[in-house]
Amino acid sequence: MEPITETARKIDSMEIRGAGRIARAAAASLRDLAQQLDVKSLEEFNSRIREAAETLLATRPTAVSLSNAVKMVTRYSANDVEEARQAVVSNAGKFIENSEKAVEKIGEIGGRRIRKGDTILTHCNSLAALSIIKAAHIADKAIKVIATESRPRWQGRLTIGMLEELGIDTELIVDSAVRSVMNDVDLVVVGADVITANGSLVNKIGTAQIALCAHEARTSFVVAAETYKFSPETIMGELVTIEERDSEEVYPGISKFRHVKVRNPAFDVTPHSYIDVICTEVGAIPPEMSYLIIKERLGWELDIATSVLGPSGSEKECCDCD
Ligand code: RUB
Repeated sequence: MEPITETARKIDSMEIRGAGRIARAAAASLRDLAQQLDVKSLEEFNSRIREAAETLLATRPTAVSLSNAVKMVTRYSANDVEEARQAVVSNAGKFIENSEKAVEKIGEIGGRRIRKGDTILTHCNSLAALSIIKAAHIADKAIKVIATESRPRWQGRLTIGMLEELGIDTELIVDSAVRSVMNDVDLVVVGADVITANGSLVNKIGTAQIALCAHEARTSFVVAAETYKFSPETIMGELVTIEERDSEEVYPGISKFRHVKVRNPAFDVTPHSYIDVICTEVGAIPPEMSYLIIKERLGWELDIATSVLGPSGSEKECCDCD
């Protein structure tokens, strides 16, 4: 269980963060566990993998990338322990490789939408969004970036560090300055934690306000999202759980107040009508096409049949009647 406990701790404490990085770390820890497991039967192997998957899934409730990655890695049918071990190792390897390639492809596709001299506003710290920005920079488009601080966890500081390394002209703003600068912005580019069946976006808290400002100023709003960030569960009517984090992140020492409490939702929902395009590794799509991505790329089989996480009745029924 060692690789799992360690990875779960790092995801929980946000030492590992960002939807893509969480998903890859979870896949790698399942691979490492599968390689180390000393078990007597296939049933025992499956049950240890299931237990590990549940530990990982409990860390951060919002990012569907985590549950999609865990389901993809734990989806196998095997006759013995060695076959099962090989399957988990191979599934994890494929997931990690494909997700890294997807980030690059998103850069290629999204980078084409950036014009020479554009100013791009980004929020939080998204490798997929930064891939688009990097591709435009490499193509000599003389871009400028405005990055938000992204309180309370200051992910904007990670972003400006990366932009500094790339040599991209950048301005850092406090989150509340977004509307003030929006008229200087040509397009907004953000990442995604979840894309729902109707094309809405769940991303770092503050994203929805930025989208509202962009909408008001008629500024393009672009989302960078690998296809494994689309949520099959939302087709079944499931709502996305918005993670509420510790109040100390917002105001250390708040517990001394008797009548004040802190709300600290980590993510918010941007309606699809505020999104111009979602750049995925399979193309730049209008948000309304999200249902098709879920159906064709992810399917409902993620939840059924061969994942050791077990079948789920309602999904199976829907799959059968489709
Ligand atoms: C990170 C966040 C990022 C997405 C996409 O939130 O909201 O925009 O996860 O990131 P947190 P990426 O810091 O709370 O995990 O494109 O790197 O997957």
